[in-house]
Amino acid sequence: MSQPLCRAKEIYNLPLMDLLFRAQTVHRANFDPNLVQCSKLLSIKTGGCPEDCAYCSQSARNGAELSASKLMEVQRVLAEAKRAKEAGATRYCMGAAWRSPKERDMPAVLAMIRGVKALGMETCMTLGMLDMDQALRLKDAGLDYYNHNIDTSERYYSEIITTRSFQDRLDTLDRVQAAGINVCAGGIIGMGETAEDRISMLETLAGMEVPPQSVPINMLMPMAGTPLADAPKLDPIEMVRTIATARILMPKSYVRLSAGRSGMSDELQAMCFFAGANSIFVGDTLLTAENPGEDKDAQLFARLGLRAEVLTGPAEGCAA
Ligand code: SAM
Ligand code: DTB
Ligand code: SF4
Repeated sequence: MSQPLCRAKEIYNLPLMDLLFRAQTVHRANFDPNLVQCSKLLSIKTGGCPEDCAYCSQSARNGAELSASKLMEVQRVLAEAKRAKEAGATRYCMGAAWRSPKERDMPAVLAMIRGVKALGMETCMTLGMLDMDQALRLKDAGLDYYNHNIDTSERYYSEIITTRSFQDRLDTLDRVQAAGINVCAGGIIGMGETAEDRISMLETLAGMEVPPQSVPINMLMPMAGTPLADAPKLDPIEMVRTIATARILMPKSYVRLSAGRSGMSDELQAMCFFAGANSIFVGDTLLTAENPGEDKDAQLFARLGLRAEVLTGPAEGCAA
């Protein structure tokens, strides 16, 4: 586009039609606007997490009624991944409710990565904070993406999480990048933050030396028993603005319309795709929360004329 790139705040606050037009123009210059990348999530270790993230059903410090599970067996994970591949997912994302991985769990985690790669899918993991050695071992096993969200602005972070800092998050992201793994990093909106916080979060992501290849934008799913269980519902147009601004600031990244789709109409999701979202989680569960199932998404895609992206080459490297 010939317009000069203005500051994130000016972009975010454009009249909605101008914002959407601009985002869609950037989107079309970089992607096929009718293609959507589909990822499938699996919680490989659920609940009992020592961190105190106010939104999360898996924190042992929150009152959510969720029993803690042990790390899943490798063969079960691979059987689930195979099913997801058959249902059309190209990336398999495995999440564990840990502050950081323990040494005793590393062999199983590495075996999961190797096994999912062998199925011909892209691999993604989200295991909490990593040290450099762990990041290198994940890379060596073939990990394509590491998900580690900054969640909100630096200013608002301590209102949501006190057991680690915003800087801890950035440090892990640096290590993931230094190990040569693609970064998946985004955040959650609807946690009582201001528009300034949403803008600041996007500025932090876009200002990284290499912006994340994948940017999940989650709408808070209020989970019973958590401090945010009764958070007031955010105006959904703020979701559209957040996605459009992410698209303009990070033109080559996949922007994922992430948690919260089960509470959204087809029309709202269509607006999010028009704003530049080009990735979703498929399947009827996320980690612990609900997601529209296969049938609903098949109907949505048919209604909108969208197609699921397929992997063309080997699952090696960056798909972005
Ligand atoms: N324990 C790891 C960590 O925190 O990095 C990985 C799992 S954690 C559940 C992954 C991300 O899911 C969080 O960073 C957050 O952005 C998102 N998330 C968790 N609970 C959510 C909720 N109730 N609504 C929306 N997004 C949520
Ligand atoms: C991300 O940004 N969203 C996903 C994934 N990365 C790990 C997780 C969403 C979790 C929603 C709440 C739940 O399922 O408990
Ligand atoms: Fe633990 Fe991750 Fe949930 Fe925070 S978001 S409580 S680190 S599982």
